Amino acid sequence: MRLAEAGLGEIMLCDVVKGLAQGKAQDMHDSQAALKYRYSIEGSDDISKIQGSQVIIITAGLARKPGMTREELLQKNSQIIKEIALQIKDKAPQAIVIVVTNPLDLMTYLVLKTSKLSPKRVVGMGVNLDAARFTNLISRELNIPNTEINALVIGAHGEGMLPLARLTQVKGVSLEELIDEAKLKKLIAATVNRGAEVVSLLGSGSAYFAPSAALLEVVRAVAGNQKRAIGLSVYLNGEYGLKDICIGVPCLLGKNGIEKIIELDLNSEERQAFLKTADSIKANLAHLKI
Ligand code: LAC
Repeated sequence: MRLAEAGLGEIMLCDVVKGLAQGKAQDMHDSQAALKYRYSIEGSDDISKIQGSQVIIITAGLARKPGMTREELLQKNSQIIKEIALQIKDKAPQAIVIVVTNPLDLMTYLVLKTSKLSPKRVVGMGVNLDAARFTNLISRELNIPNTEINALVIGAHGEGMLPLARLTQVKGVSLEELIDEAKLKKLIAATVNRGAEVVSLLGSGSAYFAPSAALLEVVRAVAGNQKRAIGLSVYLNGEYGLKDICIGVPCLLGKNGIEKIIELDLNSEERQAFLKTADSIKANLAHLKI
């Protein structure tokens, strides 16, 4: 709905549950007249409808239940994601694929390896959502508009997420210099826990509106060939001293996918934390059946 309202092309919703995507699409289609918008949106239970898509967004799979980590979804969602990735390989190898399903970094890796697309064309949407949440929490804590905040989050979109206070800028000043350590720790913990907090408040299902907004940001970068820095889970091949892993780092994203992976100048503490997160992703990758 966000993509359609933003005028980002023709939207096809696919879901394996009969009628679900059609029903949602019909409901969204009916919104146009009252909104005085025009957009194209259709639904189907036939995944072959992805044929010819320029951008494919994968949200399929189970969401977390209260108390669950994103990583606990690994086995349940792997099979679903693999089947979809094979369909992409077959029917839409030209697409740019944005993975949203959790555990995000692992599912991004699985889509990349199964679809055999170029690593430039498969990204995971996670740390830009975490950065949006971090921004929002900073904005509320300091009573500063979110437009004045440039928050940076890297690492896993999971328990090992790393909101980087030193490299987060508030009106051009490092966040680290603006608030005391105790408050900073709280802000970081709240950011890491934000998704779980929503899951626990809802009781069933996971966050929805902020993820869709963060996704819109990613699709806009592709559609507008923006090539501005945005945090994404991408395949590293030597960057940050890491190989054969998908993990969240800032990238320049445009119409052909990843133009550049930005290597931040991390201090030794940040680097250590980043490598620790990478280790835990690698340990989970070992459980993936590719
Ligand atoms: C979240 C899910 C989308 O962070 O991973 O809310």
